[in-house]
Amino acid sequence: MAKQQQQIEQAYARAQEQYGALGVDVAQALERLAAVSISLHCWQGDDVGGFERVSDELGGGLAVTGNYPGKARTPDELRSDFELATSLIPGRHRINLHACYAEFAGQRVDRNELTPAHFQRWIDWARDKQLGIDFNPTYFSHPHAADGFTLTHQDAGIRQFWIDHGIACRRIGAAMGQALGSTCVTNIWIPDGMKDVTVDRKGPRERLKQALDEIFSESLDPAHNLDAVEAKLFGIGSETYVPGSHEFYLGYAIQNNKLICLDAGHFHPTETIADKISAVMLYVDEILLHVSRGIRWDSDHVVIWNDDLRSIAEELVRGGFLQRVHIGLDYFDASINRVAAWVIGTRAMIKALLAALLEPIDQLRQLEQAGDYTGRLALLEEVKTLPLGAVWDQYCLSKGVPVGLDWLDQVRHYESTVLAQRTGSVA
Ligand code: RNT
Ligand code: ZN
Repeated sequence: MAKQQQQIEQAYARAQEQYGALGVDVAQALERLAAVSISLHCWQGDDVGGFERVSDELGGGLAVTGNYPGKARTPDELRSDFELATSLIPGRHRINLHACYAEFAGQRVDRNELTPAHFQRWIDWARDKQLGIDFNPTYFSHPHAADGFTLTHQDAGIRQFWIDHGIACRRIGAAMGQALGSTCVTNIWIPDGMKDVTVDRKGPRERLKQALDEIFSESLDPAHNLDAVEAKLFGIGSETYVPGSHEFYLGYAIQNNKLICLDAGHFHPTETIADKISAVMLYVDEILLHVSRGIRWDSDHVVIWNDDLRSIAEELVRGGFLQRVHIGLDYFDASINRVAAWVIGTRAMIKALLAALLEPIDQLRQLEQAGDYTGRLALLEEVKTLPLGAVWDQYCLSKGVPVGLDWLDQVRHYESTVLAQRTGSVA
């Protein structure tokens, strides 16, 4: 251990020199990195199941594939898994909950009647673990969403049910934010849309606008709750038309001072969100990201350190946006160990931010401003092979989390001792 530590520190010192030669202050980059919290989505832990069990179908066009054993079956199991994941990730982060993760203690209510009390155990746990919470109303996996429409439903009664759910969830978000002294971002995504040729594209959008206006009519302290709206291009079963499109929500967010949520999987397959950031940031105060990885479609694969992720992180850092951006993860893979999926994706996100913070940005800017695009490209290529890994190892060491692949041993141990016991269902 002492030997390993010494080696890491030596490699780090050498890395500092190399980055320093390009004018990069590595220690300062690590300080800035430590200030960034990632919102880890609870739903990776149980395949977007939740604990209500009011619907056998996930619905909403969402699909989780794989049947890796050991999925969390109860809130306590999910919390336990989440605790292990966060103990293997450097820095202080947040948990992103969905309304369907409510706990009823025997007194079940429907989604339009949820209150902060149904999340008290989550709040107490989060306080104990020093985690902030973010929140989402759940507009899927429910009989009233079974036909694929919620806030745009033609039936006024069903629409009202979902409006009331939105109102309830904002209050819950505010209660979470207040209780934890950490602003909760409550994000609205609805699955509504049409499979095939759609005649009336206007009506559902008018209804959605009206429904959102009602949901947001109560003013809440922005220190406790911030509202975000998440667009989508298409879903399974809503291939042709989605009323909550990017244009729809961007307009809504700008006009109503809401956060726009950019999900990396919600655009055309070759369209990335990195370039959107500096554009939308001119018009909205803050944004929410759902960092995800689509493969051929919005498949929500585990986030990895690829070019798309790097570009997102670079844009956040280069634009000076870190204070105005809430970084959330959104993927669900049931084909690998679910705790590992959290760890891999979150560590990748943090690593991408680190790489971005270590860019010799002053030099790059100078080259660009001078029109020296040859030098810009050459330096960008050079930077790619600088010893990022040595800085990353040092960061993990300094935050008291496993270095390198050591975290995997802990996940494997947990798998054989805890996850392997999870057979069958629990009452
Ligand atoms: C669906 C959206 C949404 C969900 C979560 C579970 O396409 O990305 O954010 O993934 O709310
Ligand atoms: Zn999303």
